[in-house]
Amino acid sequence: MSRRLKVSSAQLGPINLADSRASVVKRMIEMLKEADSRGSKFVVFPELALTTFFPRYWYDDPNEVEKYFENQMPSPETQPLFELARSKGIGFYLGYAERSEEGGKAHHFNTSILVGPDGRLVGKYRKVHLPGHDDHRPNVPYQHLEKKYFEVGNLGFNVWKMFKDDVRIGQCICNDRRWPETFRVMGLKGAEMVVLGYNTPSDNVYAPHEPPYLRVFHHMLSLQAAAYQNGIWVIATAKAGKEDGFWLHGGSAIVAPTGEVVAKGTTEQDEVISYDCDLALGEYIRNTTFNFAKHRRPEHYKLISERTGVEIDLAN
Ligand code: CDT
Repeated sequence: MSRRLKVSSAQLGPINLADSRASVVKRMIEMLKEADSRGSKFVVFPELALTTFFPRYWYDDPNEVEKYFENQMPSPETQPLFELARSKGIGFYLGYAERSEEGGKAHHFNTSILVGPDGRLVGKYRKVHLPGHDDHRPNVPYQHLEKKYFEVGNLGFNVWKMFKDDVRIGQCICNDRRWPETFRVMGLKGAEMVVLGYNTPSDNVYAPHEPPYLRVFHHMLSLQAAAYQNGIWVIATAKAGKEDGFWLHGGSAIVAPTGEVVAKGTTEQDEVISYDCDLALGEYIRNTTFNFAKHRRPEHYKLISERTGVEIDLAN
């Protein structure tokens, strides 16, 4: 019997500062029901799905930002989502801001989890590639303070087996998708599918000349290249639209291991897209062009894990 997994990407439209977590969870529940009515067994929600994209705001008082973080998951507000998913036998990916106590100290991460169809936590990921800055820049149209509010993730890139067919699923978050290293590590661990959520501003605050269409193009380019170069399914889910006037692009997508887009969101609102993924589709890519065991030459890649920034290093 062929191994297939019907997945849905559940894009969220804007979440404004005034919106409660309970109201957001209600929207997610509606989308989970829609995914269920289509026969999906796996639903991918966005990055930092429960609140507005708060890293755009500077807070002088560090205690003020704590309100965006979750101390436990499921939290009282997300419990109904976990219960509904379990009752329907649906697994899901959820991004949220995590506050954890470790070694007697509070730690803050941009986190995502995979929850199995039985409601149990399968795996946790903490975002590695944190974009933006940690200093106060009051003169830009909006800030991007992930480097201030989160620590670099300490769990690495992992792959878990899920569902009755032991589908090998990896996860990452937003900016991670722009880095080929993210996917290659999971590809080397045998991933068949990588899922991720994102909040991507439509304007590039560091390069204001860059038009919004290029932002979406680079997003799609990253997903499609990662899917093809590792022979994996990639499911990416946006939080989109104008949050209190700050524009995040949509473009939630399901990309086949061939690099082809098989489903794509068309709105910047709550929207479910679905696809029945044939897990054998990537095998020919992983066995031929990207047969890692046969063709990779790690002795020539050392610099990738040793050097962070560019050092002009010419051969002549
Ligand atoms: N959330 C997130 O990682 N967003 C980034 C935008 C960074 S622009 C400073 C992204 O790569 O989409």
